[in-house]
Amino acid sequence: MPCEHDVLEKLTAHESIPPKTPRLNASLGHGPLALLNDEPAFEQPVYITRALVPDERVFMAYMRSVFKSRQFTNNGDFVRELEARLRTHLQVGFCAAFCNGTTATQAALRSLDLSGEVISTPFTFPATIHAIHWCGLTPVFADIDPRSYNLDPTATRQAITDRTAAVVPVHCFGNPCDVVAFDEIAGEHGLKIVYDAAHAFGVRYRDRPIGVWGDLSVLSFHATKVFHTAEGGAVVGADIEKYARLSMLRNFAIINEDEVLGIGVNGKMSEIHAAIGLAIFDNATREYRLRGQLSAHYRQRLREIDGVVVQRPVADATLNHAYFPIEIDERRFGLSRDEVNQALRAENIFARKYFFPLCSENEAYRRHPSSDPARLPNAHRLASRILCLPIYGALGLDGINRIIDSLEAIREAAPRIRRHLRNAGP
Ligand code: T4K
Repeated sequence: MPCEHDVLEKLTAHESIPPKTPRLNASLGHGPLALLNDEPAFEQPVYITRALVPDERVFMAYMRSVFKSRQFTNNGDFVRELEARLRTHLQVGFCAAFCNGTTATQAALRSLDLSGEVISTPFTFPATIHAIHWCGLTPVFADIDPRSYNLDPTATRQAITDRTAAVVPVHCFGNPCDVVAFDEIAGEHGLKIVYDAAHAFGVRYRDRPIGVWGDLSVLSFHATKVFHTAEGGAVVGADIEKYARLSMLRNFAIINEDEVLGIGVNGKMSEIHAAIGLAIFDNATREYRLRGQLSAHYRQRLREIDGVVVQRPVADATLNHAYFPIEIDERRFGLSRDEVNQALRAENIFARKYFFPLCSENEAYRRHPSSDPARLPNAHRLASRILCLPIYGALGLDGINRIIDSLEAIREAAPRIRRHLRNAGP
């Protein structure tokens, strides 16, 4: 069995990109910069992630079986097999597969028969807040903890009213929330806790799987996730009793040929999507180990770049390294986050401003009193500084080094870049 390091080395060699062209700017005291007329660091665009692809033969074997049985959807064998494998892998009491994470969140909230207000974070993908709203609930924003980037339990307590029904914290970038504090809040105020665990596949906290905390947790299996089914998601939890209701809700609330119990949705995962998940299942575990090594390398080298702030991982957690967020401290770096992003793009490095703009700034929610920026200072500060750098196994150490070299060169040439961008105009 090759160790992960060997695999990483192989990937690095396999994916290696030709050496860079002349360093025109070297004599000016900084590395080559595409924005200042050097060749870009990468010939081809490097995106924040690159979806895992299943082995074609393995996937086609699944497809042949689907074609033979003609069972394409409606709780077929592969969906059930995937649910069983996920239940074991994630060490949860149950796993209900869905067509995507957003519909899964809606079904999770619906299954708890809630009404009134739901406290959540403004620093998340719009899906989290939209799902709350689509369930006829009122999203209420509370500020984040500036270290974990997750919903702050103290701010959550302050946002509780007699209309509060639930809290939806997000394990942002796979970093576990303060689940113990949220357990206490739920107990003290009789609230439900539904975790948005879209980024937290395989994460563990305090030696327990992330999916057993709270009432329910929702995963996303979108193609951009470490484990994916192209489009897909799941509701997981410790209590197997909850599976039947979720399973009914995702199938129009049909119980049998004669009964429909309540208002359901079409949230089913198809056999084709389940087959993608089954075919890449083992690659996913390897992928987050590889990312762990790349993440450690990023962390070690980025420490040396003044003005780049690397998030400290939550203690006592096993992470999946789904994202690699950094903060740009404009005063120390000499450039704003947006200027750094622009300079990286010139190098063909497509970092992402997840999550800018904040959900509380969305036209649909900005007039709510809880969206007042004065109440969300940590979220606003982070949204103006955040940049998620590319991370995926196939980038290899060479790819990561090139990204860091580019950031270093950008930092060294900050005044020139700023002048260049300002002269170029909007
Ligand atoms: N809660 C949270 C906290 C979430 O982050 C999300 C989704 C959800 C809930 C909802 O889960 P789902 O309903 O989506 O299951 C992407 C994803 O569409 C979205 O799922 C994800 N979060 C969000 C953070 O990222 P975009 O619009 O930023 O992705 P896009 O298309 O720009 O892709 C990013 C990069 O990924 C591409 O540049 C290349 C690579 N990629 C992308 C796709 C679509 C691939 O390699 N293959 C692909 O098929 O939203």
